[in-house]
Amino acid sequence: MARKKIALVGAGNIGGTLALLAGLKQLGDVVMFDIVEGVPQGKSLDIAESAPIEGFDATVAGTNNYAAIKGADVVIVTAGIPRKPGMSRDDLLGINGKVVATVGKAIKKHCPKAFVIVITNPLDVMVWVMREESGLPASRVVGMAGVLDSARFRYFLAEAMGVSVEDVTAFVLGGHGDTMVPLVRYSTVAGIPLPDLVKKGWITQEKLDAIVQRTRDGGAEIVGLLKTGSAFYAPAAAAIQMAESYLLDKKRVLPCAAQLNGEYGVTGLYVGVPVIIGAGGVERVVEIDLNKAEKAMFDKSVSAVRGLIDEMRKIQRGV
Ligand code: TXD
Repeated sequence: MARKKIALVGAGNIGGTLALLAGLKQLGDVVMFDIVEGVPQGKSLDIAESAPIEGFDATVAGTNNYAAIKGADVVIVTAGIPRKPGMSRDDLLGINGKVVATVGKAIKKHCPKAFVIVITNPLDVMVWVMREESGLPASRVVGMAGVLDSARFRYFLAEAMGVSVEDVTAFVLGGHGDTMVPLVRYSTVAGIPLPDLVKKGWITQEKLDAIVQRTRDGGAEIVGLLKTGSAFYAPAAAAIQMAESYLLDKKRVLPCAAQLNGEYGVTGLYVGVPVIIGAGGVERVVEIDLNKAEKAMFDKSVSAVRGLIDEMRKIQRGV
């Protein structure tokens, strides 16, 4: 069986980490595209030179030519500019909207059968732009945010309770922004819901509330520390988990930005919800029951996404 082909559009911090992880996990041959000359070539050569040490045979190549993504099975898009300190994800709308539109057209031309994972911010809008411009079915265009946001939540919870990160499951819904919805009720340690753990004294309500807020601010916390860019190791790991679920038909249940068609009472927007990812792409949107307070937070998040899409449409029409 021929190796799968993974195209990475954007060879910056996340792109480089994606290439290394794809190599280490032997997901397939990797091609990295960027508009900057030399960077994708240099990073891919560096990673290829780690292959004899790490023991993988996949090819890793860099390019400035879109033709090289031809026939890719998976495309992961990080192209654009990242957030600088003090800048909101929404400030990125205009610049990254144009970039993602160009990438969408290239995918339509060179690899229209690919499964496309968008990472570029503002995520919920960029993944929508990608779907529109690529013309791919919504089941094959998905956004990465929830896996990362949930991983942050899981890490903070594991640290606070002194348990393995592996035994903490957590749900984060909604848009990837300040209105994201960490769902305490559906988050557990080895199946025990967090509210029960508060009753048992494993964690105080105050500490839990602080962790929920830290999760919401997780991206900004890293931007504040790095000062010259945003998080990249965990975002890359999250997107690779989604790609792996598609390539190996694992059917993982992962929180992703998926296009809703009536689920959760929303139509036509990309919002963070649990989905099943398998060989068919987004095979199913998982609907969970939300209580009144959760529904209110979710709706607020959805209207924030809707507001950004309206702005994006205005920018596209040039008004
Ligand atoms: O949860 C999430 N979705 C995110 C999103 C978590 C963290 C970071 N998130 C966003 O990912 C971030 O706000 C950025 O929009 C993207 C990529 O982040 P990264 O840290 O990798 O940014 P870099 O290092 O600046 O890399 C971006 C690359 C860089 O090499 C540019 O030269 C390239 O994108 N670039 C382009 N490539 C192709 N085509 C065009 N037009 C282009 N413009 C810039």
